[in-house]
Amino acid sequence: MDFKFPKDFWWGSAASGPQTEGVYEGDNKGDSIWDYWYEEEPEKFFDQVGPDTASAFYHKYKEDIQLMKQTGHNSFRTSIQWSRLIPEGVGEVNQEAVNFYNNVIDELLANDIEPFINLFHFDMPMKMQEKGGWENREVVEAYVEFAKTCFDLFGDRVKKWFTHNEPIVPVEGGYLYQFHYPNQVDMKKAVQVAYHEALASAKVIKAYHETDLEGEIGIILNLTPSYPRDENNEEDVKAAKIADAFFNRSFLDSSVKGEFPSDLIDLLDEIDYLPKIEDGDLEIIKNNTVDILGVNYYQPRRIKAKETEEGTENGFMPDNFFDNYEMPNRKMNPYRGWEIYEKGIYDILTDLRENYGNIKCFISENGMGVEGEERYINEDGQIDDDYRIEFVKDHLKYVHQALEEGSNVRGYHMWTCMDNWSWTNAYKNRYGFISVDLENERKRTIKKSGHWFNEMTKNNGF
Ligand code: BGP
Repeated sequence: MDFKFPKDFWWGSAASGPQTEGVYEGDNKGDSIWDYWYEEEPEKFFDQVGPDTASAFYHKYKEDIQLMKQTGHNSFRTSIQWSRLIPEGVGEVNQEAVNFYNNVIDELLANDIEPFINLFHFDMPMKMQEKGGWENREVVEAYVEFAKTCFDLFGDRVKKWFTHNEPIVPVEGGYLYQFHYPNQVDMKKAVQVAYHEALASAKVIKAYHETDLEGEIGIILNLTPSYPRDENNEEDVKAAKIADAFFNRSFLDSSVKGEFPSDLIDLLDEIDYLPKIEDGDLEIIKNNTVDILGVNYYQPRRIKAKETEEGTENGFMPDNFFDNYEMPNRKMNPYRGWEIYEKGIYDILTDLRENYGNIKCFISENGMGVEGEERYINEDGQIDDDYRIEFVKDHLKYVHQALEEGSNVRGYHMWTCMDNWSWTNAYKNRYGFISVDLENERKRTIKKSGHWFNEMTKNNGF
């Protein structure tokens, strides 16, 4: 075997409540922004399959957990939907939700699969969004109460908690590039939202550490290494550094080092876009850093210095400071339009080792969305997704190299287990180890990659 991984490496996959559960109107669930948006503007949602039914995990979780076992999982990440547990965002706890999440957690544990539980996966309760969502400090406090409720209810069994998945995405999607509700373009609000998310994360970490629960709490970040077009061109290098500050170090530094990057603060100060900070906030951020970091890695950023002067009508945007450029001959996933650059995962892990105290981390998402996978169905009805096996292997080789050089990486979670609903693409691109037949009662079939993953994890390498 060429690539052997350490004993107790976490093998598994990641998903989220809104993308898998379905039953968005049943069992007393409140609306999240996604449920609301899907109802209000269904034309925005690619093929009309939405969070209303998703992959029906709410009903099929037992079967799904058996399938996780058959695909070599020793751990699985999902999220608790705030709007399911506390339909109004604050106040009364929904007993149906408590039962459901208890059942899922217990079933995972009974099958020797460790639950990794995330508290926020883009799914602001609508009642909280009506108050401004992350723009509003009151919502930060409501979120801390929701997190405490989760620790009380499930903390005896859940030992790995995460405060957010990809907190930069609601900023980009909701307030800059319009792919999340509230679908605005407003850099000032974007900065405030990002700041409140970072503060909320630190407050929740503080709350967890104040309990006597034995476990770890962290955050999951999508890190996009930013490579300058020309490493010898100072302007390109500077532009790449700015992109890195906005999209990576904003949350990475605040989560791991307890402070925001000084170059980002200087830049926001220069353009008069600093957020409103209250007394004591920065101490909370300083003193409540993560125990563990999840790294979602899909693609890098290719950056060059800004060539045109044109700004935007809406004032400053991160990309007023740099341009993305098309690099010839790069390997692309044509369906999602994302570059496949395996070495990026190694560069991230090296950066964490060298510049972030070798923080304990794991790969919390990595994956390949492919359209039209039914064309790979073989005569036994299984999808032969050899491309996905290659994709995982190629990334794992770099994870292995990082490990050999001393990286503190503890696991690898694929996005995702069952094909699931995507925020902007519905079921167009499939990511799962297991297919979901939307035409046939969401029947599950393990793909070739799922069988391969099972073998590979049993051997702890390949
Ligand atoms: C990540 C999100 C996931 C998932 C994945 C695939 O950024 O954390 O929720 O959706 O990307 O992306 P998409 O579904 O947009 O193709």
